[in-house]
Amino acid sequence: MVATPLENWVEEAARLTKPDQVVCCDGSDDENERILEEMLRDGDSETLNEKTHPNCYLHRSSPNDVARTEHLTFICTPEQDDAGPTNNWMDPGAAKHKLGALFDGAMRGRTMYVVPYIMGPANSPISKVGVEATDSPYVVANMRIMSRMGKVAMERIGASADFVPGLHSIGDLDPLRRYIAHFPEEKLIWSVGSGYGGNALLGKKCFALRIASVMAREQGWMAEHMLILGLESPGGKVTYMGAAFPSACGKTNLAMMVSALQDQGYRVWTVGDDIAWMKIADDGYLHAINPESGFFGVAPGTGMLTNPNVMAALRKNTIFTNTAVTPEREPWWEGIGTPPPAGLINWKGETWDSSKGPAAHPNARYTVPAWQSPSISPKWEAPEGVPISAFIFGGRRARVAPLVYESFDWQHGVFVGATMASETTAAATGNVGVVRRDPMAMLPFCGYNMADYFRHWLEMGKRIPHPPKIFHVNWFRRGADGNFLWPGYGENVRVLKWILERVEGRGDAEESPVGFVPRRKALTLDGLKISHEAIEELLRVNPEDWEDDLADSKQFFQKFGNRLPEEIREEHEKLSRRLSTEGASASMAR
Ligand code: GTP
Ligand code: SPV
Ligand code: MN
Repeated sequence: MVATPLENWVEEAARLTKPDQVVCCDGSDDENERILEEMLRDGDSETLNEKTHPNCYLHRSSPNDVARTEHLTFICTPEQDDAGPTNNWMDPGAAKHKLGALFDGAMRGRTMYVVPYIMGPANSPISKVGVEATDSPYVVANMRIMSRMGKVAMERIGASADFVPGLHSIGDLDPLRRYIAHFPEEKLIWSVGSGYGGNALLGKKCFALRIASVMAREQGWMAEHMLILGLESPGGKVTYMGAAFPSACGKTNLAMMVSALQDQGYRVWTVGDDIAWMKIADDGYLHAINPESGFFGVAPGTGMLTNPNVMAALRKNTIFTNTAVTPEREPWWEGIGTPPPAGLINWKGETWDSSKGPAAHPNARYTVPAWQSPSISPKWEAPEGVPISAFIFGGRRARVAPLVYESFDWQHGVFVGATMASETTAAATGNVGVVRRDPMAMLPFCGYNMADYFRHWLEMGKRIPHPPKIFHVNWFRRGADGNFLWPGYGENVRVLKWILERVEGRGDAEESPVGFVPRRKALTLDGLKISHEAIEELLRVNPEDWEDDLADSKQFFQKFGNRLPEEIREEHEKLSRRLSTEGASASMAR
């Protein structure tokens, strides 16, 4: 018998990493039991209270392995310029050599689990298949929640070579020997030295964004760092939107919100909370699927007041990572809505007191099956996806960006996405709270030169008969006292409602240099305690702030040299002209 491409790849991986045994995962319940037992035996995981949290686990990762490590993440193309100025680059041969040495014998004394998985609904033509070979039972347990894993994927692969292979070993967890490498030409992923989140669950950021973004450009579709939600309006019509915010900037919370306008007939349905794969369908709309089947969400800040849907979802079958735990063996984190109980154990496994800092790591996460959310859309597994009517870009900006604005057209919308900036968060290691440019929230996730990515966006706009309208939001603008001006969470539906009205050709707006901003009266604010001044400040476009921002984005764009599309330069000049006209007329009025 001739070996299949999958068998060949597994054999090659085993020859390199030298595990004691190889287990091919079928995704069955029995197998899952064994894997969870193995995870508990590893000593860094424990079961939680069976009464309040049936089938839930707490996992503690190594304290130096608690977030994605962007400085250790590489795009390995033969030409450095194809990875572009915003990616770390290694020559593919050099990367294979360097990581190969780390993988050599890395699984000695351990089991290599071979995890075949589908990203997307099993019967969707937009879905794709991957295989992760890993020595971490924690990773297998997470992949089982986050993807359609096991037999269903194995059947789809069969004897074909149509799968994205990913080799993963926790190695020795030393950051000095940690690399997350992507080989876009081969459509291959190698990750060593981390057991955490996006570094280790290779279906997520590595495949569904970095590798998939390359495939999407080659094949004429889009792989984006976007949540997908359906906004139901009175009468029951549902309008779908995709929103791209950087890590820990509110995607999961927006996608799973309990609407503050529910009694007026506005309700939010969740299709996805992190990634969207989108293709132009016969109806002329861009259709989106959620490639994942679970949510890997930020725990801190999630409570009954901010997000009751997530809290309801987390009561069973959930893996908690780096949260604190109460003496009753229930998970706990800052913002959960109850005070820290006596005898709380922090994320490192120590008895907590306030001198020890936050009890849960700021990037503590839950892994929960998507179907467990009360907000899950009836269409979340529709093979044809859902038609997208609006794209929403957004970030964490204490200043500059208003609560919401609408771009003038697709090309301007691409520019709005390309000039996105956001304060950094605990989702990646490094400084927190520093503003950085993060185009389309894809800075850490675009698998190729970002200038070519802008070009791809511009071309897609020409090809989509009914392109989504493009908006920008900012829930994080602060007042002079340093506090957030906007209440956020379930109240964000008020902004979604205005977006819906604009999509439908209603909704009052005022033209500003940066785009259409709602008139105050156009926002539904009834039932909300917010001052007139706060709303004014939230909607304000201050030309001077924007001039500074333009200077910063100009510098950012210079990195791309001639590869930057002319249209982006053009939009930059147009905005600059609109701002100076505005500034001139404002000073005349004075
Ligand atoms: P990743 O999973 O890392 O991609 O993050 P995300 O974009 O899904 O962000 P998430 O919804 O998990 O929110 C991150 C943090 O921001 C949490 O601590 C939330 O409580 C907080 N947050 C989310 N939405 C809002 C909002 O509307 N207002 C405010 N003030 N905070 C928010
Ligand atoms: C993010 O950082 O955007 C996440 C978490 O969703 S991780 O999966 O670790 O990338
Ligand atoms: Mn999220």
